[in-house]
Amino acid sequence: GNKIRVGLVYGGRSGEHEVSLQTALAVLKAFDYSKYELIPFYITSTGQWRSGPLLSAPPAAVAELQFGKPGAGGEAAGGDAASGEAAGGDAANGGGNALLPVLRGMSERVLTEGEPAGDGKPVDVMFPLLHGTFGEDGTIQGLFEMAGLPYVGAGVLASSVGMDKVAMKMMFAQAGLPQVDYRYFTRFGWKEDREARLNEVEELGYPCFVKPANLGSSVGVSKARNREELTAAIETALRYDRKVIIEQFVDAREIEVSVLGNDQPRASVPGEIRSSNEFYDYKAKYTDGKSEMEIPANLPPETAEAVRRMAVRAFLAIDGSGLCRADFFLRRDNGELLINEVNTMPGFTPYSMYPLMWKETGVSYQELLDTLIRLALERYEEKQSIDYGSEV
Ligand code: G1L
Repeated sequence: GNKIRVGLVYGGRSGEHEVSLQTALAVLKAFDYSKYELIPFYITSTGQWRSGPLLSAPPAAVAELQFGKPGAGGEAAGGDAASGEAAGGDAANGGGNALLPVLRGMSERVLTEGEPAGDGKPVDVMFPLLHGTFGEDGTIQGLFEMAGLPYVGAGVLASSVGMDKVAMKMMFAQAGLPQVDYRYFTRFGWKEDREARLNEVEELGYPCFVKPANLGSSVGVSKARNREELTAAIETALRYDRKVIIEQFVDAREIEVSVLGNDQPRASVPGEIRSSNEFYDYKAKYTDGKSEMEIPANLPPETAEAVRRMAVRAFLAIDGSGLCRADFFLRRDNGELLINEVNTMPGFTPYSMYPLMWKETGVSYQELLDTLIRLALERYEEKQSIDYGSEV
């Protein structure tokens, strides 16, 4: 009929495979099936793409979303609505593929022999629920761009900027947003002159935080209290990335805001994260309910307003679209507000910070999904009117 056909992509080759599956299930349960029909696209942990059957009702468990996984129960259902060949992974190319047939199930522009795939109806909009190096850094967004598909959330630029702490800080600086002092260098720069790098970093004072520049999570992050710890922390971070960033420590409250929109984004009420751990613990950050969240954050109204305004500026600074969660430090000593980072793929179950802050602002989880899809289609329509200087 005239339902919007949504392609949900989840799983993937990252540490957050399970989080992605749980999130996909939560999203599939929340959709209004009188308005939408869903096609699941599962990326296995080895990188195989598998499309599932068209869903006109929510699945009951994540096992139903893991097509072709032995004992997962998705096998019988797996396979066909979008593309019959999709489940056939190619073990020989390590990480498997059959991406082309899957893409043919998504878009009528991706055809090998000119005929329409599946039932001939392409998806109207893709919804990526992927975290980490192969889904959050702009690569899957680039795939959608090339396939001519509208998609939910940040575009290529905002996704990759949101994944690179150094690039993000440079864009924030250019936009005049206050942030903590930092240094960064590459593996090459470290090998070239360790003493020089350590001296540069020590200008920040101790303690400081050492992080891989390109990870969405806290893997490889450590706190350094002296030169010896700093050296070890840098070595650790450089195992996870070729670029490392060192941030000055500030004694601060962690305040977050949800941003939603395209050209005129709106900001939610702020929330606060309280971590008992020394830094934002990896487990606490990604296991829903285990980090302490306070929504709304207990802030003077003028501070809450300042945080919201800065969240919108941060979103615009990275050329955001759809959504982001903006994370701030509110210094305990002088009350100064600093932007820490934006996350274009925040935790997204109904119990995650991003949806909960919208709920407190008066936007339900279901409304959030409706809005994100509308924003994706609006952005796509606007792009259609761009003159790319075609030679034909
Ligand atoms: F598509 C959206 F809406 F932009 C989007 C995409 C991904 C929102 C939130 C997420 N989050 C995730 O993918 C995840 C961090 C839950 C997956 Cl592991």
